[in-house]
Amino acid sequence: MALTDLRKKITDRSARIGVIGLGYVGLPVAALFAQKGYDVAGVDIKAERVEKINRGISPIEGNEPGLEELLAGVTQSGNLKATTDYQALADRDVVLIDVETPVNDQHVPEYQALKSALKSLGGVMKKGVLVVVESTIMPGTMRQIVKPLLEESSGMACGEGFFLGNCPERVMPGKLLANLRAMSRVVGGDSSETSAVMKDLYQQVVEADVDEADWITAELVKTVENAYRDVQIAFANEVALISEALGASAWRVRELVRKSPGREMLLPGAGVGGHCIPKDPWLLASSVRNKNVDVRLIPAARSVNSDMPRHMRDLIANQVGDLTEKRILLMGYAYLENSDDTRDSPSEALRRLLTEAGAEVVIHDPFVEEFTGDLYEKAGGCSAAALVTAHSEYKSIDFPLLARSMASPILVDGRNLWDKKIVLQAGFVLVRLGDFSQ
Ligand code: SAJ
Repeated sequence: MALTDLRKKITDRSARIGVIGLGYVGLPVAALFAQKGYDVAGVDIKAERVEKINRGISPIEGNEPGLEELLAGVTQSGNLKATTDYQALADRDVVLIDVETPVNDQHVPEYQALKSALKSLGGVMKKGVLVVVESTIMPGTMRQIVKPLLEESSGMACGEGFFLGNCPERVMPGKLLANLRAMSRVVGGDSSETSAVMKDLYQQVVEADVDEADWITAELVKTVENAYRDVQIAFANEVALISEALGASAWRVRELVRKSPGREMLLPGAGVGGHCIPKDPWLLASSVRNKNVDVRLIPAARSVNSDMPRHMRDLIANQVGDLTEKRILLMGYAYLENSDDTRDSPSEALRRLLTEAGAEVVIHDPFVEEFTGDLYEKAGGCSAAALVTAHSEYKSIDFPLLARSMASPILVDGRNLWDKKIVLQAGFVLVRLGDFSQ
């Protein structure tokens, strides 16, 4: 089917859509297209996830406004059906790929999930299909890996037998649906005609700009925007370390620096976690690993940020002395406040460092099933407690009760969450990351 036919089916919403990977990205996007009236087939390798979705229940934990209701509606109407069987994609006009793209210890993506999805899709997809990779990929991946793999597995030529695009996702846990609607998207096609059809497709669900580009530009936009954020956070963290050494408060410095135009300094913190920021800078840096580009800033920023849990360990050790057999409470295990998402959690890195130093680590997190429970009970016998994730619940701690519960009243605030006066009045020694002002 030529692109013109496909364009018509997209705009009259008779196009049949497939989505591979029903996680944080794939599930909301499948539900949104289904809500617009498209027939959507979602494919995922996890049978229990498929089963839950077909019952109209979201397998995504945490608070995702509107997702449960939306999912219930589109599964009830039959517009969205989930399955583990790739055969369901055989009659699709459009297939979106939303599988994970982790990097290995050498910070290079291996693409197991992506390659498997492309092989399985190629084996069933029909002539004229538009395939769009939404997963975040290393710049160059569309040309070097996706196109040849899909041509080989389908036996068809890109641009003739099928059309191929990259439209990087821009989701954020806790705002999945809102972001899908409100954030602009870049659509990179194998040709400008394909980019134009992709624009028609995404304009059905995106209320913001849909900007046309080529593959390499689309791949760069996503990895650059997250590397940019990582570098900004690293800068704030380095200012925190400098401020501590000089007996100043990086938080006060930041507040005043931000008064100067164009200085939107970000926040120091106990660490940088999540599925995007720790990974995407490496996807960008590794895109030129075989070219003579001396990429120094991006890896340096990664090193500063991934060392923040070690700094938190040092702040704790400076107060409690030898960590051997000391009981330490970590408040917050999710990588982001008021979320249950624990991927690449700085708390896990800190737990490991404290355990290696001989400490007994107790973890509390109101959002993470494994670590819920009574905070004050968990604080029992602890020589110190460290705030790693700024969950709102931790703003209203009963500090006198917490002090009475602990073996020694030492608090390390890794997110500048607590009011110094209130904490000191409760008899605590308070160490605030980035703030050694008197
Ligand atoms: N963090 C800091 N200091 C800051 C900001 C964040 O230490 O000033 C830490 C957070 O505690 C967390 C990590 O960095 O551990 C990542 O936080 P994030 O706010 O960047 O949240 P993410 O990981 O959900 O990032 C997503 C990204 N969105 C996409 O990839 C589509 C990112 O591009 C967005 O900028 C970010 O959400 C956002 O703005 O909320």
